[in-house]
Amino acid sequence: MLDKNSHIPIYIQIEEILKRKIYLEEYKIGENIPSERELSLQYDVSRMTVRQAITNLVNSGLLYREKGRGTYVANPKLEQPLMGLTSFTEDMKARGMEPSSKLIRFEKMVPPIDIARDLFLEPDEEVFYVVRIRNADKKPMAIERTYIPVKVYPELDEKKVMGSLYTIIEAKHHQKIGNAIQVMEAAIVSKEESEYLHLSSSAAVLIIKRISYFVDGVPFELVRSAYRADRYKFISEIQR
Ligand code: 16G
Repeated sequence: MLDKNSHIPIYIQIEEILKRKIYLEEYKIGENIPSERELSLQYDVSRMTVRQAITNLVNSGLLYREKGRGTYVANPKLEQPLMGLTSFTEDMKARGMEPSSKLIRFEKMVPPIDIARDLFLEPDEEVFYVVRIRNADKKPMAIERTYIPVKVYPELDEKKVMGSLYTIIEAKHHQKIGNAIQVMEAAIVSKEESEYLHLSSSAAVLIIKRISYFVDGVPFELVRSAYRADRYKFISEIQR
């Protein structure tokens, strides 16, 4: 119930009321919630106040707006553990979702010097540069820009990268993937990313750089991924 005498701002109270309805599934995932006009009449508050409450819920990923159509209840964000060294394919299958990829680029090239260094390559050694949109149940989740030393997998081609890279690399090398170092940071989408990920030009993404190594310490990939911040949250368990 709204309490207009409370010290809690009205838009926060409306936000809380809407949030409860989402958690109690009165408003269901994928369904649209009442319009700003309806809510402002229902709670006898201004449309500005309702809009502020809805914007907060959009920003926290519980709702999303569709231009000209209204506001909908979003799917809960995918919770990605930051512990095991897993592949996108494994992560999606573990959630009962169907992974797929859209190939944007596949080329052989001499990588930028910083990437060559991270992959322990000589300055003129070549890599495959692969850009893939990774989908879960056909919806874009992330864009991955992957550098793989040609010597790691000389027969790599456009067909092979449509499936799981980790599966084919491990099968070829009879050598296990060992560990990886990851660095995460926040960013606003680039124009290209916003188009591929179906995001607005001001949306946030989580950038992860991963360098992965075989058990013998040889690096086999450097990946820069941009994950949709509205669809992902990353979780780690820490111990004292
Ligand atoms: C994950 C990895 C990526 C790896 C890919 C392999 C992160 C940040 N990235 O998306 O480094 O190349 O899995 O997936 O987790 P695949 O075996 O399905 O091709």
